[in-house]
Amino acid sequence: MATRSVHAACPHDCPDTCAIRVTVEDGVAVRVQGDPDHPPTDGTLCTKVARYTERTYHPNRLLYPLRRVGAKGGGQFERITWDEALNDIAARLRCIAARDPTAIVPYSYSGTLGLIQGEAMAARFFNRLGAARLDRTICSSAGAAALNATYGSRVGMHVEHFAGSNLILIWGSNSIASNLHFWSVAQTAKRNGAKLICIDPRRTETADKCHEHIALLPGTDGALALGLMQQFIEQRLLDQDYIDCHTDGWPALREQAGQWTPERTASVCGITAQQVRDLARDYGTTRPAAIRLNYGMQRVRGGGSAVRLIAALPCLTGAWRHRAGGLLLSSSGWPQVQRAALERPDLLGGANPRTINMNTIGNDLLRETTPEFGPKIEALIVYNSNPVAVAPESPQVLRGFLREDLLTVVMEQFQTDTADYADYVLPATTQLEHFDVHTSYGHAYVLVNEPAITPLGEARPNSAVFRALAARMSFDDACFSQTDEQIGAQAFAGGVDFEQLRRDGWVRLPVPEAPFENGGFPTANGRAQFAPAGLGVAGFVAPYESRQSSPELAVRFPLAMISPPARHFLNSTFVNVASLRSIEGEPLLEVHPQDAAPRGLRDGEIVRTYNDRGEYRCKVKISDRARPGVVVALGIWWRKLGPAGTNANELTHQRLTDIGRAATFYDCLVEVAAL
Ligand SMILES: Nc1nc2c(c(=O)[nH]1)N[C@H]1C(S)=C(S)[C@@H](COP(=O)(O)OP(=O)(O)OC[C@H]3O[C@@H](n4cnc5c(=O)[nH]c(N)nc54)[C@H](O)[C@@H]3O)O[C@H]1N2
Ligand SMILES: Nc1nc2c(c(=O)[nH]1)N[C@H]1C(S)=C(S)[C@@H](COP(=O)(O)OP(=O)(O)OC[C@H]3O[C@@H](n4cnc5c(=O)[nH]c(N)nc54)[C@H](O)[C@@H]3O)O[C@H]1N2
Ligand code: SF4
Ligand SMILES: [Mo]
Repeated sequence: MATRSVHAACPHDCPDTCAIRVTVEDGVAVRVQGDPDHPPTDGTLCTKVARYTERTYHPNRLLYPLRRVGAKGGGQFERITWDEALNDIAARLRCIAARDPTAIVPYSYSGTLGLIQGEAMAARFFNRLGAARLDRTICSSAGAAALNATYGSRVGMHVEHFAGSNLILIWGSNSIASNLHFWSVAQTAKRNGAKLICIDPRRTETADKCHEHIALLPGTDGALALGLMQQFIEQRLLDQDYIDCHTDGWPALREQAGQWTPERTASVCGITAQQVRDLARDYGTTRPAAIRLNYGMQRVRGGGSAVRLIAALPCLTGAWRHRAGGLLLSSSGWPQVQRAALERPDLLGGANPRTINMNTIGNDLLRETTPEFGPKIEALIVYNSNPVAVAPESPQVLRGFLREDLLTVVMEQFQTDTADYADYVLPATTQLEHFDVHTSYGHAYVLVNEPAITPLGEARPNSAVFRALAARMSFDDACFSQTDEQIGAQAFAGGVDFEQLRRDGWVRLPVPEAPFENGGFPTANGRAQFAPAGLGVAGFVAPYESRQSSPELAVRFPLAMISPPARHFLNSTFVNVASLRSIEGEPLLEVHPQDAAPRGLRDGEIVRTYNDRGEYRCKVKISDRARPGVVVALGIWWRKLGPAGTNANELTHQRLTDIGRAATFYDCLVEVAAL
């Protein structure tokens, strides 16, 4: 028997980006394991990806190109050859492009975070075509814009150094579910005596294991940060020397913060004034103190301002002076990714096509041609994403996908909700079947993913599909004939040796141990910016929808709904893996007993959750994991597995964050009723 061990990387949208070893026996991948040598992975994978072979060899893998035969959205397809599929699609695209190439829209996000199966050959293809651009804002762009504004880039602490912290604020993060390897490090700190405080509207499994849990109302984190600043001033907890030497804008921010007394903060956040005072004292007096901020808290109208305010905290107390102090939201700014070489924006030839925000795809698919919008969307090419399930306000999204005159191509591994609405479904390879290189947004390493097995059926990597489409469109630039390995070799500058990467599976980036102990932020002047040009000082931005900010709406829809990820799914991925779905059970809505009683809800019955946008049915779970006034719909379920063929995005809306143009999934009022 021939046995091989292959270096791989977890492709999923998870800050841990694990290094994987795949064991291959006679051409079959039999096992995936965490790389014991890669420090953040430390030899373990989460339950989901430990089952990656189950997903790869799943009996429902899409293995052949398909063409729709029945009505749109009916899920009826016939098998065709790759040649037929590519010829048809190229002909349709050529015809649309002859009128206006910006009527063609790519739609992709985080099925894989690989640089090559993500936006390399795909971006080259769409740039050369002159297609519309996609603003990839469904997840993290508010927080990213906030970090860029404050620190100059998306940079922060090394995850490994949280082990040495004495206080860790786990803020807007259910780490056990969605940042497991950070949680292991936090456990080490806890064993060494560190205090862990969780700031989350939901009592998550992570909150259960922290020393304290502050269950604030969704979308009020900016107010809490301002309240902490007010207390730093009052309790004399500021590191004035760090502020003077390494920050700009404190006088203006100080004035703003001075108005946030503990009482005012407490009433906005739905917590007690004592909690604000105590948190400020703990954070301001413990050394080293670290914040693991995560993206859950920025999926609201004021998400960007909140991240700017929280990012100021470790500068005000000088927490950055220690390598185990500071903040980590994202580390994605550390690697020097050669985007221009990968994506070739020069192929646009000076054209400046319009941009479609992926969060408003529901509305945009329904828009007619206008001078402001540009042409009506005529073709949507979906890869690495499942928008029918994950995009906000599904009723609108569905109406768009049902358009008879829309050409929809879906490159997928499985027959997802989105694939059901396709005109052409093209079978895609999984991570075990293609080459890629990866950065991480939670640690400072880059990784390689070598193919472990040959593609199943007729599945093809995304890169191969765009290469083949480029050939049919007669795009003859040499970049369209590069192999995936050749593209990978161009991906990084600055301290990454490609041969070493392929030999070892991963390379640590040359990032200082305590990156901002002496300032040196990647801003223009090296100082953290609290009132950058064009933005000014951040303030509290209330949610679009909440009892305090929209009292009239709250009369009809008094409950705030959040819909964070379930532990055993990854967004809508893995929902179809039987062993993982059986752990999650079925779609549930958690409701606090105080909210359930007046509505006469009985545990386990199917309820109706609704607002003006739509209605979602699922079982109710009466539980004090939800705080009063807040209901929780863990996701992201496939619509077709919900009792009424819908999921929680039936209720979310398409409005955007204050900065970064991001989605506001957790800024959503609803009412719940028994059937
Ligand atoms: N198991 C698993 N892991 C995942 C994912 C998954 O689906 N499943 N998804 C991946 C992806 S794409 C991402 S972006 C990350 C997401 O992971 P995180 O960045 O951690 O974000 P969320 O899971 O959206 O939310 C984290 C926590 O924030 C809480 N929260 C909601 N609203 C607020 C608020 O207004 N303020 C505060 N303080 N907290 C709030 C939620 O209750 C939740 O417990 O995880 C990745 N990892
Ligand atoms: N209500 C609500 N909605 C949310 C969120 C929430 O918390 N609440 N979270 C939001 C967030 S943070 C995110 S990041 C988005 C995520 O939304 P998406 O980026 O759409 O992520 P997934 O749902 O995992 O879907 C990815 C799809 O890509 C496919 N795929 C994987 N690898 C490949 C490949 O190599 N090639 C091709 N062609 N396909 C591949 C998978 O099979 C899967 O169906 O959802 C957002 N939607
Ligand atoms: S999903 Fe996250 S924790 Fe799980 S294997 Fe991938 S990177 Fe690691
Ligand atoms: Mo995400």
